[in-house]
Amino acid sequence: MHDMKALIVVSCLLVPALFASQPNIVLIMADDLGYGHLGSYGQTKISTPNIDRLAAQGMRFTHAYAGSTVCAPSRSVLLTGLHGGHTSVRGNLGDAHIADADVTLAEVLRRAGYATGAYGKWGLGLEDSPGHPLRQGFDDFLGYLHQVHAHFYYPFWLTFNHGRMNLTRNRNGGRGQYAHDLIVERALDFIRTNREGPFFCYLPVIIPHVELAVPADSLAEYLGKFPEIGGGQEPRIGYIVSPNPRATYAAMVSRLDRDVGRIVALLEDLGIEGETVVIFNSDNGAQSRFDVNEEFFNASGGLRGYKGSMYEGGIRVPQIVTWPGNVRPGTVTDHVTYFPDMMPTFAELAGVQPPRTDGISFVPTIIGEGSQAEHEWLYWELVGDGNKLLRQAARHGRWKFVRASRDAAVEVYDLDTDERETKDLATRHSELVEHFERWVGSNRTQPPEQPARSRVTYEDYVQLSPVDPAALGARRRPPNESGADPQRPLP
Ligand SMILES: [Ca+2]
Repeated sequence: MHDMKALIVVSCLLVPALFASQPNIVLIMADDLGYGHLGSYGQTKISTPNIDRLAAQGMRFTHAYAGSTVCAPSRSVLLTGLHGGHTSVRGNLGDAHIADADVTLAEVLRRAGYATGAYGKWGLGLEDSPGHPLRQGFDDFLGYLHQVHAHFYYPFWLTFNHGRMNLTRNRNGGRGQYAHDLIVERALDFIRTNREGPFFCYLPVIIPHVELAVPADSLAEYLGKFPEIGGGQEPRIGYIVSPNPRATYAAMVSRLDRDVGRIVALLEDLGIEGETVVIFNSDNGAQSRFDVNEEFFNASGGLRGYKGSMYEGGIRVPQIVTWPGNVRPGTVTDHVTYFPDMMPTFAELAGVQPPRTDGISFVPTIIGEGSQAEHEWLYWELVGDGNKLLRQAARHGRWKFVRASRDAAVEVYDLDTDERETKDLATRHSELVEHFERWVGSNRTQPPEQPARSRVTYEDYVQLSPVDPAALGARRRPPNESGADPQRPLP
């Protein structure tokens, strides 16, 4: 199997490079950052000056979509270049993993001569699985292999390559080491070490996500700034309870923004900003939850729905691309793109052929040269609850299709006239529904078998102090990804 995969990847090298030299690629992907959470996308309450500066220096996408509506399948789509009907991981399913036969972005780039590092939330395979990042093309990894692990910002350990980094100051309820900070430091080190290039720095950061916890220096910027709802907290076991959920949430986004600024500053200090493509985006839409009230922050930027749903608010994400000297500053594009497109885009930047992919390179859009091919269809999928749950969506030009559950009727929306998906046109356009069904019938495969239940619990990752209020009254169950009911199984 390894040899077959190597053969596929090696054959990728047989094309002439388009660019004079292979640019570095830094991909920073936020966790659950909504379409409306950045100043450059209309946010008025949360300060994101560094990411907004990226938008001013580069290209902002108004119609970029994630790979799915929750973490793991979105990452699977991103890394494999296959859409939700083809990729290996279709839902936040326990200990699901990508397969040995999957060819990832990191494998393609490493074979093309790139140093490869991943820092943050992996979510595509545990230590003993073929999905482990070091078995999928990465040279260096620090962070969380498991979705549940990544729910906690003060865990007592992180995965560090094939071993562990012990965070002893987080034992016994301690909050001494904010894991996000360690992850960013390692990414900065990776960039410094590989400054000669080319390198691929994949930074799937763990914030803002669900748990509300942030160091005091970031919180200070927002304390007292917003009316807090009070009392309502995500009651998931192991979580830290914040008395200021809105201030804490905003501070987490601003801390991420601060660190995006540090990464860009390092590229400039090293004099390699002109040789580096920086991409910032999010893995899915914003969480909807009662302690923060996402309407307060207009998290989906006016789009319908949140994380977990297949409406635009669940899958459309901010995306900004910079490449000084190549991407024109302050540009905005409405090119429709989604995560499978990273594979052919990165391959083109590296001067190699991509493996089999559902994506289309967006290089012509960012450099403003050549003709940009468009997707005839885009497709999203979420599988859960032992394959019983199935959510699907597709986009075909102006038409958006949503099937909210396996047995639900297909809804049809006209995004040109109804971007907020208020008017279901399925009855009026039954021919479109048939078109969708036919397309899905021939462009989707059954998901591979995955372990339905997880082996892990919160106790594998966090130690609560005996008086921690989060421990009181909570049941012994790992958190899930639904954002709504902690007692319900995934998604
Ligand atoms: Ca997510």
